[in-house]
Parts: sequence; structure tokens; C-alpha cells
Amino acid sequence: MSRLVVVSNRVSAPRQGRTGGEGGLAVGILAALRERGGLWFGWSGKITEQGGNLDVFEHGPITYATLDLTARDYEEYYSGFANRSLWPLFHYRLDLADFTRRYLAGYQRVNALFASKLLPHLQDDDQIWIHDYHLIPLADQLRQAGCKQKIGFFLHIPWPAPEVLVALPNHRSLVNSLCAYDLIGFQTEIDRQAFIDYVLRDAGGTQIDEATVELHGRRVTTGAYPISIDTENLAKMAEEASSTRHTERLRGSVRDRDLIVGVDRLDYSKGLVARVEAFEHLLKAYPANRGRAVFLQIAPPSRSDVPEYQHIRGELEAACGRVNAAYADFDWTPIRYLNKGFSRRLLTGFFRVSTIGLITPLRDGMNLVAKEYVACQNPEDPGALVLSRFAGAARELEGALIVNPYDNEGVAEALQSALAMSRDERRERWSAMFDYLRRHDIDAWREAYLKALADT
Ligand code: GDG
Repeated sequence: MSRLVVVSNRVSAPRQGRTGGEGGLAVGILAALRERGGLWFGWSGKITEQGGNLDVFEHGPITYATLDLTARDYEEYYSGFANRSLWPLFHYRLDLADFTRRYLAGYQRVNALFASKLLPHLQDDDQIWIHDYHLIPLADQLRQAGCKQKIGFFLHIPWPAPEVLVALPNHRSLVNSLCAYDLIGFQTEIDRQAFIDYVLRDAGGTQIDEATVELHGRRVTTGAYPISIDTENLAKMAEEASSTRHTERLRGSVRDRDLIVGVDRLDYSKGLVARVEAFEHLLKAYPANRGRAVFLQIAPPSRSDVPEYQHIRGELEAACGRVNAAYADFDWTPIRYLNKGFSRRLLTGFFRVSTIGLITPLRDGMNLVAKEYVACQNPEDPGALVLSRFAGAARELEGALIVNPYDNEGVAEALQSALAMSRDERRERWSAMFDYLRRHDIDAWREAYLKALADT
């Protein structure tokens, strides 16, 4: 079996003290790297004056190679083009997109730097798997340097409809560079179809077969590979966490009330302000929930140096403050908003003691929290999942109550039905979703993708 080389913006390296605490994606990638031996390459997370220093070290069968960036690289490539141009555009937030040309130049420069530093570490029969929107031009850069290996790409975020994509000044060259990959993996069939539509209608490409298109003489295969979670392990972790001190403290503080829980990075794509407004509507339209429903929103800070993220934080704080001021009583606060992160283990316990998981992104490639929420439930008395139709996960989690996050009243109605749902119905909905997630877990995702890459 050929060696696997994974490239992503950040690397979950053991030296950074993260072993054992990795999120689902890192667990999945590490399992593949351990099985076949391999290299994981990416930004070290460090900013240095010179940049470009590559730290290579081994840990068991895995080699890690992490690269430092300069402050200018960070500003232009990461905060700039990745997070202020591509992220808002791909999440349909043209109003927030900033297409400053300097960002694009930085993005291309850092991708070229990645290629030049990676190249000497590649072997002829490596299989290379590049992740996410930070690194779209990387395969093209590697090809220009003579790289012949199979190279796959997986996009973790949505691929926008062509009419949205063409707002990007360099949309043509971005898509051309994507065609340097052998396989492009998307989260859903909708994303894949949007990409094909662009290639055929806007870029003048041709369709070779259902999955393959040709553009300017390059053939690329596409597929939908919905990412997933480490289902069995999470379920076990949640069962263990259900009786820990922290979970007991949460349970004790909620008492016999209904706990509604949301966990998201503090990002404008996650629909947090609209979610608070929907909860407010629940209290307004169904007054029996006053004094009874508690909404716990965990939203750790994210990309705090990007101005749009500072703005959304202010908006969310104002919305939570307004609802609490209007409805709280001396023995009940409706919203508990926590602007900090918790360990994975604690979160599994929080999911388990809740009545409802409320996950309402305005746009989301997949949304792993929705899947994690399902995996963590008590099979005897599972909570209900209220999930946005604009999360990739909504295509798979058929037992969820699917909502339109722009429709506060509709979300409030769904919350009310979830609160009133019989235990039998909750069990029926949950077991269908849990069975699905057991079969379609993170290992199945990775295996399906890597097999398709090998078959291209
Ligand atoms: C991108 C795409 C796609 C969150 N808060 C804490 C915490 N988390 C964990 C969650 C989950 C992960 O972070 C977040 O994953 P999501 O999928 O929900 O969202 P993004 O971060 O936007 O991820 C997304 C994903 O990539 C994978 O392809 O699904 O659509 O946007 O695992 O549990 N973990 C800990 N403490 C927290 O406070 N430990």
C-alpha cells in the first residue's frame, strides 16, 4: 500500500500537547496515517520573523512536518484570502466578503511556499490528500514542479452556486487550479453539482461521465463524501460522562427543566443571533416555557482578529442580554451563553443530559456537532435534534426536525414540538439516525475517499 501524505492548514501534532484530545477529523486522519505510515504536513501555528522554517519530526509510524509563517503570510493568506474572501463567499455571505488583491497574492505565495517545502519530502508512489479551502491551488503548484503522484482534495465547507462563485474576481483561475487534482471530494451532492454546473456552464468545460469533467485539457473526478464522526467511541465517552461531577453539576442546575443545547465556534455562518431570536420567540409564543426552558449556548471564540468575528460577538452578546433582561426571573435565567470552549469529554456529557440539540447554521458544509449530538444520546431516553436545512448533515439525519434558520417562528414551532415529543417518537427518530451514523462513521468516510482516489 502506498504511503499517505496529508496536507492541511493546521496539523494535529503530538508535540503541541494534543494527543488524546483530537477532534473527529484528526482522529480519522491519524488512523489512516498509523495504518499505512505517512506524512502530515501543514502550518505549525507559529508566526516568526523570517517564516519558512520547516520542523520535521517522527512519532511512531507518522512523520510530522510543520512550517512557520510570517505575520504578513498570516494576515494575507489565512486571515485575508482564506477567512475574509473564500469563507464568507462559500457561505453565501457576499455582504461580508473582502476581495482585496493583496490577500490573493498572499494566498498564492503561501501555497507556493507549501509546495516548495513539501516537494523534497515526497516519494514517487505517495498518495497525497490535501484538505480544505486554504490550499486549493496547492496541487497546481506541485504539478508545475513536476509532481506526478495522485493528488486528492477534500472541501470541508460548501461549494457555492455558480452565481455566487462568480463574484470572486479570480473565480476562473481558482477553478482551473482545482482541476490539477485527480479527485475532488465534496460534503454533499449539492456542492458537487454546483461545481459541475460552474465547470460546464461558466468555464466551458465538458462532461466525460457522471463524475468526471474536463477543463482546458485536464480531467478531474468528483464525488460526494459526507464527513462523519467516531460514532462508537463518542457514544462510549458520553455514557461514561453521564455520571461525572461536571455533568451532575449541570443536571443539578437545570433540575426538572428542559435543557436546549447548542455548541458552535463563534462564527457568523452558525446562525447564533437568529437562534437566540428563535428561542426568544419560543418564550413569547409558548409562555408555558417561561421558567421551564433553559438554552445553553457554548460558543468558543474563533478567528477573533477578523473584524467580522468581533462584530458577531457583540451582536450575540446584545441579543442574549436582551432576552435575559426581558424574561429572566429571580430563580431562572433563560439563556446561558458561554464564550469559551470545553473538553470533548465534558461536551459529550452536556449533550447527553439535554432535551434538545439546537443546531441552526445559515450555511454549513456538514456540521459535525449535529452528528455528535446524536451519538451522545441515552438510547433509553434520547434528546431530539432540531437541525437547519442548510447544514450538509440535514441530508443524512432524517430523524431530525429540519428547520429553516431564517424563519424564527418556524424554529420556535419545531422547538415546541420537540419539547412535547413522546419518548417513543424520540427513540424511533434517534435509533434510525444512530444506526446510520454507526455504519457511516469517520472510518467509512476516509476509506471511501481514499479508495476512490486510488481508483482514479
Ligand atoms: C468545518 C466545516 C464541517 C466545538 N466547540 C468545542 C469543540 N467543538 C468541536 C465540535 C466539532 C468541531 O469542533 C466543529 O465542527 P463543525 O463541523 O461543527 O464545524 P466547523 O468548525 O465549522 O468545521 C463544517 C467540518 O469542517 C468537518 O468537515 O462539518 O461544515 O465548517 O467536532 O465538537 N470541541 C471542544 N470544545 C469546544 O468547546 N473540545
